[in-house]
Amino acid sequence: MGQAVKPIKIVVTGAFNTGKTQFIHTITEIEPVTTEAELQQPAERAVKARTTVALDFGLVRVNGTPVRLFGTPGQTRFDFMWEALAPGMDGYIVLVDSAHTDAAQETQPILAAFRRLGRKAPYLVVITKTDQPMSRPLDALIKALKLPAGVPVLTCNARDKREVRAALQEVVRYVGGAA
Ligand SMILES: Nc1nc2c(ncn2[C@@H]2O[C@H](COP(=O)(O)OP(=O)(O)OP(=O)(O)O)[C@@H](O)[C@H]2O)c(=O)[nH]1
Ligand SMILES: [Mg+2]
Repeated sequence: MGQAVKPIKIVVTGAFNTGKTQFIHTITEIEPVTTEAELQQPAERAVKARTTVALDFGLVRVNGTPVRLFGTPGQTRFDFMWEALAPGMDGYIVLVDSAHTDAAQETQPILAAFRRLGRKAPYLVVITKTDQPMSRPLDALIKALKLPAGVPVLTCNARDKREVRAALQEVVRYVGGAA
């Protein structure tokens, strides 16, 4: 009789509007947990109507490994949730919006916070919205992120189930869940 495979916990983080909620909703096999509230600031409302205020949760099996996905809020005013969600994670992914001009700059505080919270937890960068016409050249974006050598960088349309699954296969392989 085969032994049950231990679930792994992956935190999905990234700046505002990078596709964290979308990524989890696209792939989860259970009804996702979502905590979104109406945005109030006109500048934010011009981007979209709602934002994550606490967490997203989804569950998916990747090559036999159950993967628990915890999405964070992107806005720094909810950064207390980053601390609440990080403990016990096996790894994390940092989503970066390729269609946003200030993507690298807005990602830096998240990278810094999670390197501290995650201690030595492995992480990958997932560049989203590469399907959008506004998507920017990836070389310049990746350079501006100033990542340490060896951090894997993937691209993904977070609305596309096949692409999200492919990204998660890389994530699971990298954090060792499928080893
Ligand atoms: N075309 C395209 N749209 C995307 C992609 N990723 C996210 N979106 C869209 O971008 C919008 C914002 O996505 P969300 O999932 O709400 O972003 P978020 O990171 O959860 O945002 P916050 O919780 O507010 O930080 C939604 O309309 C998504 O469908 C992508 O890769 N391609
Ligand atoms: Mg969200």
